Amino acid sequence: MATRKAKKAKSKTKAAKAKAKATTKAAAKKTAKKVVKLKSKARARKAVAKAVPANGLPKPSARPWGQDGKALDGVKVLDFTHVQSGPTCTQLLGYMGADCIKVERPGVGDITRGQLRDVKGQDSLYFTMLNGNKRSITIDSKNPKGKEILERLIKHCDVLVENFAPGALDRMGLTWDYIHKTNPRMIVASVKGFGPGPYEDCKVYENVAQCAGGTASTTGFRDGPPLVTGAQIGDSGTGLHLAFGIVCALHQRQRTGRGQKVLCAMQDGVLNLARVKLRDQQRLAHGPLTEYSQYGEGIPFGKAVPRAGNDSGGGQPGWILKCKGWETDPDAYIYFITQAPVWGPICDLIGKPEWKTDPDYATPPARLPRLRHIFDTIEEWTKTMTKFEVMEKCNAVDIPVGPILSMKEIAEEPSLRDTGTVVEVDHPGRGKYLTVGNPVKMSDSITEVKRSPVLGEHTEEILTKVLGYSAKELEEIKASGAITAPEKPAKAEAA
Ligand code: CAO
Repeated sequence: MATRKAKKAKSKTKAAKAKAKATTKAAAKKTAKKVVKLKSKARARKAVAKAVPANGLPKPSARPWGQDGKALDGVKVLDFTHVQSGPTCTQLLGYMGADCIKVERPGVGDITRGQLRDVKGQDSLYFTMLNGNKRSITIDSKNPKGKEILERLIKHCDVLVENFAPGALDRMGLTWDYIHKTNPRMIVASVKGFGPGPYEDCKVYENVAQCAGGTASTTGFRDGPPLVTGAQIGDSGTGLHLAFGIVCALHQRQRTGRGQKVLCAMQDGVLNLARVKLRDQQRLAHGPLTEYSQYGEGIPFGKAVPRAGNDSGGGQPGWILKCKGWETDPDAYIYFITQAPVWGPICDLIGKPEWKTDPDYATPPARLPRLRHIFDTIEEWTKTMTKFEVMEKCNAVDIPVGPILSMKEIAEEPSLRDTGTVVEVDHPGRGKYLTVGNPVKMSDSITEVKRSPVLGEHTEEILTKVLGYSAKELEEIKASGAITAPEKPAKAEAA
């Protein structure tokens, strides 16, 4: 019995051994296959890398998308901006990964910290929404020790961004010659109201730029005064242009090794955004602007591009139409475009199928003199539904329409939260607030939106860790008054 048992045990062990061997073999085979697979993948990558000329660039990264840093990692920005235009630019650079060191006047800071305050004693939304992803250092640029710190910052950074009034940077002693001599690689980027010319010395705010850049004269209704738009195309628009200029200058510096001046005038930025109106100005020399509703109404054109109400700026006529609830909801409207290729579906939807063949309506030129009547008829249909119902019906048949979204609706829209376009940030002083994240989405540079810094939050960190000042030197700097508020601080709260 014992022998039988022993035999059975022996054969069991044998079988187990054989099974184990087979498993190890199979596993080894599997690993080998994996190695072969990996090797062939690597080979394939190498082959692709070889096939495409490298142009001096490194091998394509093998890290997963979005996990190989950010687009502007390593770029150091001396951020001397205030109010809106400059801060928009540096916030975008910060979103892209640049280290933005915002220099502010001790005890005062960027004037917007105290403007349009909603929470007593806390940084305003005006400031917090334009200064995320930055560090704040306070320096009195007119104090001798402050000047010395600024010199170290100029040597340390790649880009200086400023939007002071004309001449203010020079008055601080930070002339282009001085900066270029101190750090020939530094890019000096400025926003000014006007470029060189009769107005170059003028201070400029948003609406001045909208007026001088040509948009106010072309915005509004024909029988009303010029209008400015709520979009800050003079400030934020110019900041965006400046960010583009800076990135181009950084790219050029790779080749030339030297920095350069980058200037964006707000008037130029606005005009760039309003170029379709300069297009129309030139078209006027060849006859009336037939897509303007004024043409259909038989009102002659003057010498300059008129205000066109809600006429579409492109070649497809459009207008804002009332939707259900318009009597009480100021935003119950939809923008409706009578795009020529979908004229048939429009006629069917609004219950006018006969317009598809009626010579007065069938072609775009035939419709131009009747646009008012056409939009009035479409409005009778849109008024029977909410703007979202109209949107659904029109999109189903490819008709381009856009609901007039209120800021409340935008703030609450889940899809904008999902994409990181509207972001909730937590601030130690004021609590949670909404900000606009990076409108530019990149597959390999993922934006993390960080709260704005409190005034001087990073002063000591930058002085010691970035600029290398010792503890003793830090004490001397503090005693000099270069980083601390004067005894009687200037009032931060603005009207
Ligand atoms: N330490 C010491 N002084 C400082 C300082 C610091 N850290 N930061 C700024 N200052 C001083 C400047 O040196 C300047 O002093 P001086 O006039 O004696 O040279 C002073 O603060 C005020 O600067 P400023 O003239 O730029 O500011 P302002 O409020 O008078 O004007 C604005 C504001 C926006 C009209 C003007 O800066 C401007 O025209 N900028 C260019 C266009 C622009 O960007 N406009 C958009 C603004 S957003 O709507």
